[in-house]
Amino acid sequence: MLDLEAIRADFPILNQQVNGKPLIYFDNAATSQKPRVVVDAIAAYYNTINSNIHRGVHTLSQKATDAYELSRQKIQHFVNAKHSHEIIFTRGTTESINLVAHGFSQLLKKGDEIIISHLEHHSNIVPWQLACEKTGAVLKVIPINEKGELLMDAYEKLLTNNTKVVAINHISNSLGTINPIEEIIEKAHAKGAAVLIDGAQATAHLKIDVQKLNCDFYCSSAHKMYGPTGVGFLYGKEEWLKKLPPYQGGGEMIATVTFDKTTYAELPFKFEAGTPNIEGGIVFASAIDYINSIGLDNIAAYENELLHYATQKLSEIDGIKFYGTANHKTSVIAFNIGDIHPYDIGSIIDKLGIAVRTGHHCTQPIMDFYQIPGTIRASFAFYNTKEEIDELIKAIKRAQIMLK
Ligand code: C6P
Repeated sequence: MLDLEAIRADFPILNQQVNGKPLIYFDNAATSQKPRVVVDAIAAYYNTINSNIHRGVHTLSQKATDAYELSRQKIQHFVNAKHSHEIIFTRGTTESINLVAHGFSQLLKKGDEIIISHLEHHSNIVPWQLACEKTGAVLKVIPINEKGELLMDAYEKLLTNNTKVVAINHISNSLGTINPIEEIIEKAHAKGAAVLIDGAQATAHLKIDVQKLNCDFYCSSAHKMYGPTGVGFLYGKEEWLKKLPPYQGGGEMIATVTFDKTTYAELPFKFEAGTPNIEGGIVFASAIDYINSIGLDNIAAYENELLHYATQKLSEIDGIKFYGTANHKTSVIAFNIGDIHPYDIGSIIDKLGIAVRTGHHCTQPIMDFYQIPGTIRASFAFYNTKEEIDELIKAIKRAQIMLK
């Protein structure tokens, strides 16, 4: 059982009125809110140890470097990576995927194949299209069924000896589907392909063990995990990170530079050119500590309860159609009401203090599959309550009457 009163008190932003109504924040899949410990850690960094890292002999720089590297270790343990140098700090999931796709652009050749799925966020589509354009590799897509689940038989047929990369999200941001990544990874490995898992929607909800999963790459963004924006991580197996060429050139990622030849730094620095988001990297650790203090098992159990409650309550609304009804899903609910445009409902309920996301959620192929312009998406976090869901139902009913 979670102590919701205490948890909500940890998030000062929740205790406010928006448009004259108490804020109800159901846009957690876009970005989560930040607990006071995270907000305070940002100020503490700037008030006490702000300086550049890995460069200075002076004390502040050493303190900042230690805190940054400690945070790398926190992430390592959070996803159970074997080595801390297998964790690369990035701007977030988008940059992590671009880093890997860019690297593969220099390893792939014409006729090689990359497999993604119909459930991907644009960040796990476009970087691979760019890689295909550069190399002549072919992009293949795992289809889905009406419930928003991957067709695993079709996946097996797509895999060939030419498959070099399989890049799949752990959880769909639009539909909440939890994909069977263990099976996907095993089957890809049987063909010798590398596997990247986009974990942007997973790391705040499920316990991740990259060694058990045996994935080659796994990535996520701190801002989806109650941490700051502009920072995230890429986990890569040591052997793959050694094989991939650098993503960007600049300071910090080199061993030696002459005009004739540059040699690169050891992992993880080979992939970390330039001054990073130091504050973000350091504060990421506070977000992880916060998640650990609540416990991912407790979070998952409570969010599941919210998902079932909301699904049941929303089902009672006339004309509701759900998108994404997979057997195995997280606390994301996507729906439309009759033929009302999702934007109209979103705008009206915003006036009632309720934040949801409307539109294609950076997954246009999913909207094309259902032949809709977009959905209303309510995504829950462990600070949400059943009472807030009751308010959502009332607000939607009110919007429905206004738009009749
Ligand atoms: N999805 C959403 O509202 P960045 O922007 O780099 O932190 O994460 C990109 C990304 C990649 N993959 C998945 C599965 C995602 O959900 C996201 C971000 C947000 O659904 C913002 S578009």
